[in-house]
Amino acid sequence: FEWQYLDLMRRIWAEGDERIDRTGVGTRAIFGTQLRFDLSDGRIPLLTTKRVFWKAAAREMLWFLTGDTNIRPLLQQGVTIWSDWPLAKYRKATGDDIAQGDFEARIVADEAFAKQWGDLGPVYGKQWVDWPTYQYGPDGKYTRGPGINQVAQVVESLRSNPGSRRHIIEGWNVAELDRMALPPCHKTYQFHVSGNRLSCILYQRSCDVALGLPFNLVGATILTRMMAAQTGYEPGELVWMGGDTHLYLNHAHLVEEQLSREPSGQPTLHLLRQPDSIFGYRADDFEVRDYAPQGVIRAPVAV
Ligand code: THF
Repeated sequence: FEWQYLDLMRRIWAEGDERIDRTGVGTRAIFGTQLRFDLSDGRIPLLTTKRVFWKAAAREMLWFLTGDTNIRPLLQQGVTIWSDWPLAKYRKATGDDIAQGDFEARIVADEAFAKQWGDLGPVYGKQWVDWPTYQYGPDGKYTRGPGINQVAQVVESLRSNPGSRRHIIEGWNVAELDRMALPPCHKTYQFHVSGNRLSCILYQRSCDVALGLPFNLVGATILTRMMAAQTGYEPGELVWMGGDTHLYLNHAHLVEEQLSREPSGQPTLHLLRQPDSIFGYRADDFEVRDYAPQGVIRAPVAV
């Protein structure tokens, strides 16, 4: 499976359209891409050509499911992948050129500081489990209605109406995009039942192939496995679809190094416990076996 990832990387680097992107770093991009992974027998698209910190991706996915949009619970677990955006905002607003580690330590130590500076706005978690609604009165005026838990609804619809073509979790809330630190990249998850197997399509509008995609594939696999376990299906396929699928120009060393390596082995993902609800999982419920990756390849994240 990993060759699909490496081939995509090679193709973008060789044929991608080069432009200066939003972050100013510059990318090479291909628009409209697809990867397919068979998730049966515990298989997980976890790269072996570099070490991927899959536990961080699991913690991120569980954090989405809590509905929390503050980076504090992530930092309390040592996950720093969302720090750059609040950090940039803090530096810009205060003029204080604080080091990332100091900023993160302060978010963990100081709850009021975290409240003020650690929130990403109504991003993934909020939309997934508490999508806002409006109740209109006869005069056309409206008040806030109860939030919609899309994740719980999909669990329910998979159980009661497996053949449905509407098992969708959507992050792209148009009305709230301007309040998000970053509009959702992995914006749509659609689930599908065929026989006794549950498959998932993830549509990602914008994809950082070197840093983000390895995490996003793990997150989507974990979500699909939890969904399958909670609804009584076997894991089917993960179909990943990319919009603007890009490599940052300052990731050249990573691309070159990774394309010189060959995949080594097939890791598997195991769910060790069956909670009563999809919201009951903990990071230590997940175990990866037979993972013998090659070395980490460091690269800067574009903010
Ligand atoms: N923005 C950009 N430019 N790239 C992304 O991958 C990305 N994400 C999320 C939101 N915006 C993004 C954040 N997810 C890493 C991994 C995932 C991220 C952000 C950063 C990262 O730096 N990974 C390193 C270090 C991992 C670690 O420290 O544990 C790596 O080597 O993999 C895509 O969802």
